[in-house]
Amino acid sequence: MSKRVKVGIIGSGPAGLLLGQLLHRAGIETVILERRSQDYVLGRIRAGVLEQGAVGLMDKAGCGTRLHSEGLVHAGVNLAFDGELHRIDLEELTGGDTVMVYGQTEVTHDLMDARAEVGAPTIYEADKVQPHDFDGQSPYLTYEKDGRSHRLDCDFIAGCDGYHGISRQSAPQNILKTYERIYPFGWLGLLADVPPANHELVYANSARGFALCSMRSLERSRYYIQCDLNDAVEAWSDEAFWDELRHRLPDRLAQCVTTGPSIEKSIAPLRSFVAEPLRFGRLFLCGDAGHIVPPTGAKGLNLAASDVHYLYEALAAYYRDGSEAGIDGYSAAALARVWKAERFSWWFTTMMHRFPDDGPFGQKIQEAELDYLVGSRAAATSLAENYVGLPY
Ligand code: RFL
Ligand code: PHB
Repeated sequence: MSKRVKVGIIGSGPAGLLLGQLLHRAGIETVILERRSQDYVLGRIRAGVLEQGAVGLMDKAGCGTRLHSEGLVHAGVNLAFDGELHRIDLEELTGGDTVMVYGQTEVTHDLMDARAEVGAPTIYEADKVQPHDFDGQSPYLTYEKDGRSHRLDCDFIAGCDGYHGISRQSAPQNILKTYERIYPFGWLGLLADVPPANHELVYANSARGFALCSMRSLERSRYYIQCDLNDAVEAWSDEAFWDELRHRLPDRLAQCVTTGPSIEKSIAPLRSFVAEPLRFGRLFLCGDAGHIVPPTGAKGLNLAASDVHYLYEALAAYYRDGSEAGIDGYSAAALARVWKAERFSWWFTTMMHRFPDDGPFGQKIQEAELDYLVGSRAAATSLAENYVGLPY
């Protein structure tokens, strides 16, 4: 079966869904092809912190109502080290900017609901999705669904299919250049229906390794601890997790941790990765398909949103007045912001974790850097303006 659409989108993560919704509102028809089922996509527990730019895009997509009523506005973030908690006043240091705590699961939910409401098609459990002929004027996608082969002709293909997707793999390998750093540890995350230990997020540097206190709501907490890459999640009982978490927090905060049974527990590896360029003819890479950051700065989902901003503006201008300037400039514009977030995430990760090969010198440098950060308004401002998100 063959069909035609303006923009074919691969992947129904936040990047694909947000792009699809913005394009729909501009009258540009899309089809999303997603490898997994809808329930599987909704079941993934990931990000929790949105920059104002991402919130603005959700509003522009007409999907901001629940976010504004249920999301938690955070005006500060905390660093814990040497037994103490130090608050970074994001709002004061940036002249009024804050972040929004609202789960990626909820973002995905709101975008899927909006897409269903306007009747825009998403083909779930689409197998063997493959982009073709994107170096010419008439690209198309092929896929299989329920054992039948399909073809989707389009003007453009948006590769929003995450780090393991087919889009980047399909790019001409003689043009594609990649940059990568893999970190020698992972994050063990636990989600539980217990009130958060602190009303704002806490990033903790301790001799036993990094820990993060985050939340999804005032009744649901999300915690992470740095773990060994070889650890098996089954080997971590809830009790062992809570015990280790409390050991890594200042005493006063550890006493405020409410424990309870985990709803979800998983290990994520940490990686920095950038692919260049993000455009190959009429194929664009967008979100995790083009870059990965370690989660320490909460930048992954927010970078997916900023890519969507640039790509949406480029495609809208093309269909509005035939201008190709935005399309030609997409890769450079998106990458300039990506690299700054890569730098910030790498720096924050390096400052907060135990590195097996660093030894006492590395630890002393971390302590000096943290001390400088909380003692210097200039240093704290640099962290704050990156944490709330650099301008688009
Ligand atoms: P996604 O969400 O991976 O979605 C890609 C979609 O494409 C589908 N797909 C395919 N479909 C068709 N054919 C194929 N061949 C396909 N291959 C893949 C997949 O099934 C999927 O549905 O990418 P997207 O949309 O670019 O979104 C990126 C974000 O998901 C990611 O950056 C964040 O989750 C990263 N991240 C965080 N980001 C933040 O901004 N703030 C945070 O607080 C934050 N915390 C996190 C995080 C990621 C984590 N993990 C698990 C890596 C915390 C963790 C633990
Ligand atoms: C989360 O709540 O999942 C979260 C928050 C902040 C991060 C990473 C993850 O830096």
